[in-house]
Amino acid sequence: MACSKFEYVKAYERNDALLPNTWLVVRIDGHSFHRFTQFHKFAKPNDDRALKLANHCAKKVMEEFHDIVLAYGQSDEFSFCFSRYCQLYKRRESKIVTNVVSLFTSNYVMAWKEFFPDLELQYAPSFDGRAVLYPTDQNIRDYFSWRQADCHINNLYNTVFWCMVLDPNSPKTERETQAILKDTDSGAKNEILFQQYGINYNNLPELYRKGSVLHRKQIQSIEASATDGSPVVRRRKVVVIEHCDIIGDAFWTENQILGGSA
Ligand code: DGT
Ligand code: MG
Ligand code: MG
Repeated sequence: MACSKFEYVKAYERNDALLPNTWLVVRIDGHSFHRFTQFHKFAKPNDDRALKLANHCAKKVMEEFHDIVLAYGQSDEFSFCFSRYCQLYKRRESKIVTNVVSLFTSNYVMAWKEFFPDLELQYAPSFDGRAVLYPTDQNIRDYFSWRQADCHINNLYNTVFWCMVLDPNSPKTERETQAILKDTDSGAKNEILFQQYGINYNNLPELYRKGSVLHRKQIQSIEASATDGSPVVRRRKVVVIEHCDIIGDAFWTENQILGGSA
């Protein structure tokens, strides 16, 4: 086919193929969710409906993109880890990132009513997205440890913070509370929660304390064969949502997340 004289503009496009044989993390994060969560009156510090909606969207993303071996979500963010052998879109960064971020966002809007049946979506949410490459298995484990440690630190802080601000007996301003908590370590925060509010931090839901971990698990079922109805064993992989520790070794040895084939 003859080229038009305009076709030269294609040469201005940038080759953004990502390095081969490296773990690829796409992290998406809600745009101005400080405002979005206030506007939609999310429960503080954790809104179950919102966290479950985000998990639903992440599951949809994993069901579409089979190269994703693990996803981790907390607050308004989700990280998706693609296999180091992934060849999706010839590893072109913008194709991968924009598809993940837009699929997540469209599902967020589509499923809003299911998770917030009593609250109309007030305006269109958006998410940013970035890709980061990690060369070693240790790097990718440290990446997820970093995000889960962040979840823990923020959740502990936010739990105490909102207990103090919303305390019906002696409410404090946000500024006062920030000043009180500024120099406290995690032990002191646990102590305030327990002594003043009767809350044992370790008894709070794992959804809040650990975030959400999505990965693929093989399940086995016995079904009738189409030919003669005799029982046959079927195995398939499904995306599961857990709220477990991913900093220690147990999760990784049990699930062989990083052991994909070349
Ligand atoms: P950005 O990401 O630079 O566009 O700005 P933000 O405002 O999204 O900031 P970010 O991502 O650092 O912080 C997330 C905000 O979302 C933070 O203000 C806390 C809020 N948020 C996330 N999950 C919940 C929730 O379950 N309940 C409530 N009340 N707020 C939440
Ligand atoms: Mg954000
Ligand atoms: Mg965030």
